[in-house]
Amino acid sequence: MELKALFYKLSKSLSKKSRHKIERINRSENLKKREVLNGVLNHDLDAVVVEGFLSLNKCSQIVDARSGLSQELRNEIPFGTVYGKTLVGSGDSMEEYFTRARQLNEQIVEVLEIDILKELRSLLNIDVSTAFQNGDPYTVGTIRSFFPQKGGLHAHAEAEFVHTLSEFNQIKNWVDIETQINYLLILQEPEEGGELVLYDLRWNQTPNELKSNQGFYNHYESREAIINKYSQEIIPLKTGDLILFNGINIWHAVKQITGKTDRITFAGFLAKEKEGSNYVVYN
Ligand SMILES: O=C(O)CCC(=O)C(=O)O
Repeated sequence: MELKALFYKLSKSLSKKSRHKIERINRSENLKKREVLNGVLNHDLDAVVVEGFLSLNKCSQIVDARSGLSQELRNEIPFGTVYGKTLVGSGDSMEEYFTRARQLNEQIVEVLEIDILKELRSLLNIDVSTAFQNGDPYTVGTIRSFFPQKGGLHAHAEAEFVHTLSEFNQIKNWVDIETQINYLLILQEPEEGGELVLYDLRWNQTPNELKSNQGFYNHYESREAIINKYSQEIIPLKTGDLILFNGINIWHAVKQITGKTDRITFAGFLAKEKEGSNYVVYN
C-alpha cells in the first residue's frame, strides 16, 4: 500500500477510536468491583460489563419460563416482542401501565424465578427497590425479544424521552433523573448481529435535528443518516452478562440481528432517589 493511503487509513481508524470509559469485570471478582461499580453509578464511567452475572443455566430457564407469563403482558412491537409495558409510550395509558406493572413484577419473581432487585442489591451493595407512585409499583424491567431482520433498535439517548414525555413527570419528582442508568441483562445472545453500540455523541452535544423524541418513531431514517456520522463502539455481550451504562446521556442503538436466533434481554433503569441514598428501578 502506498504511504499516503496507509497514512489515510491509519488516521481514519484513529479518528474512529471511541472515547467511552468502559470497564469489564467478572461477577466473582471482588477487589476492584466496588470502585468500578460506583464509577458507573456516579457516571464517572460510561459503562460496566459484569461478565457472567447470571449462569447460562439460569438464563435458559428464564427464557423457557417466558411461555408461562400471562399473554396480556405480551406486546408486539416492530422489532420483536416485549413482556410488560414501558413508561415510554404509556403517556396516555398510565392506568394500564400500572396494572400491567404490578402483574409483571409478580410474575417475574414467581414465573421467571428471578428477583432482579435482590441481584442488583447484592452486586452493587446499595439499597435498590421498586419505584412507586401512589401505592402503584412501576415495572421493574421488561423482557424483550428482538427478532432477526427487524432492524434492531433505533438510535436514541434516554434524555430525549425523560425530558419531553409526560409519563416521566411523576418519577422525576422522586428520583434525580440525571443519575439514571440503564441496566441490561443478556438472557440469550443472538447467533449473529444484535450488538449494543454506543455512539461518540452525548446529549449535551446533540445537534437540534436529532433532539426530537418523535424522531425515534417517525423520523429514524433521517436521524440514522445524521447519527451514523459519529463513530460507534460495539460492546460485545454474551449470554449471562449484565451491562450498566449511561444511556440517558450517550446515544446508543442495537444493530440488526442477522443470525437465526432472537436476542432476548431483561432491561430497565436505575436511578437515585432525591431524598436519601437509595436507588429505585423502573422501566
Ligand atoms: O437492548 C439493548 O441493548 C439496549 C436497550 C436500550 O437501548 C434501552 O433500553 O433503552
